[in-house]
Amino acid sequence: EPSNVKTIRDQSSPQLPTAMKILPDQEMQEFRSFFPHFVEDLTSNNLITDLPVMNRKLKKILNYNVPTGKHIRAAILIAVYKSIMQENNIRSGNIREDFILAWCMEMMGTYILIMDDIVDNSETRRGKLSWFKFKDVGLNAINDATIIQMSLFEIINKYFSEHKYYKELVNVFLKVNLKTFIGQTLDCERLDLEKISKQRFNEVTDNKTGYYTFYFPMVLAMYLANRPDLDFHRSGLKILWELGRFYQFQNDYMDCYGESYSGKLGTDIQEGKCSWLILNALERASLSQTKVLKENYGRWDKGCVEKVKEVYEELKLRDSYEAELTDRYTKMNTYLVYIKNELTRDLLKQLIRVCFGYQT
Ligand code: DMA
Ligand code: MG
Ligand code: MG
Ligand code: MG
Repeated sequence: EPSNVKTIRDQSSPQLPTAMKILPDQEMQEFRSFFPHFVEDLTSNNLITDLPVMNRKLKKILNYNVPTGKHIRAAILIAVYKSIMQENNIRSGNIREDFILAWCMEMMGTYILIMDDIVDNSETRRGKLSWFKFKDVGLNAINDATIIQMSLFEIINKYFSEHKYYKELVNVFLKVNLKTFIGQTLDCERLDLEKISKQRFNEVTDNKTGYYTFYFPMVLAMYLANRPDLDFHRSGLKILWELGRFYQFQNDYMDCYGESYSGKLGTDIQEGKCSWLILNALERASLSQTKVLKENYGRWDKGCVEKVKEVYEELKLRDSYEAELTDRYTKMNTYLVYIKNELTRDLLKQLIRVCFGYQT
């Protein structure tokens, strides 16, 4: 284990976010403690495979990779589902269908991140070694990720095949998968700095982050609660996309300045990503600063990375981050008045608030 992994692990735990005020702590706790049952179900009943050796392996992969993290998407799904059910005065049955679906969603997040760390060359994730960085895993992580990806459809079949919106539930998973990987492919394209633009940032972000962070849990909750009619179209969806961009804007900032918070070492500068930071830097850099960025961005050399960071400091990007954080927050709130449905409006309002508090 590299020593830097230890350092960030030591620092990270006390600062890990209480982000999910969207769900009361106790409910979040209930959701987390459901995980062992979920894994047991997957690995003990020949649901995925009848090979004991494979079941043991699957358990290990899932236990290492799935339960860490903020579970922001799960919390959204559970909270939205709950409020729809309460509004309709429906009591849910014995099986926590929302928990099961939420863990399926978290499984999807997990294999996306396993793959993401490979393509981004990221050594660490959530204060731990990235899965592919284990000597006995390596690029076999691709196989592991694919098993997680396909397993979740077995679970959906087992628990939701009688659901009125079964077909829609499956299709949401498929669609979000496709969009996310389209986003990932765009994200991994090496760009000349001239091609870095706000439009590009938005295109990449909407696909790689927008669908699976906000659209995904919202839409799943609606189908699960038999209320696909809720008004997430037009203004509602507009807010979901803005939230996705807001989330990625924060994530990009944290890649450079949030190591102790996020528990991972950034690689955006090294990998030449179309990050909010470089976008902002290029907008305001002088000719000589642009020259420095051109010569040093997108390289793994330590000195080059330092030079890029120096320009970021000269341009006071931390200050523009704070300013844009407030701007984006205010702008999203102004969209709320256009949403007719009260339930939808309240949910989105709560989400905006939570995302604003997240990472600050
Ligand atoms: C975020 O990309 C989007 C996905 C689909 C992982 P990223 O590489 O910036 O994420 P992270 O910073 O968590 O590695
Ligand atoms: Mg990454
Ligand atoms: Mg990435
Ligand atoms: Mg990132």
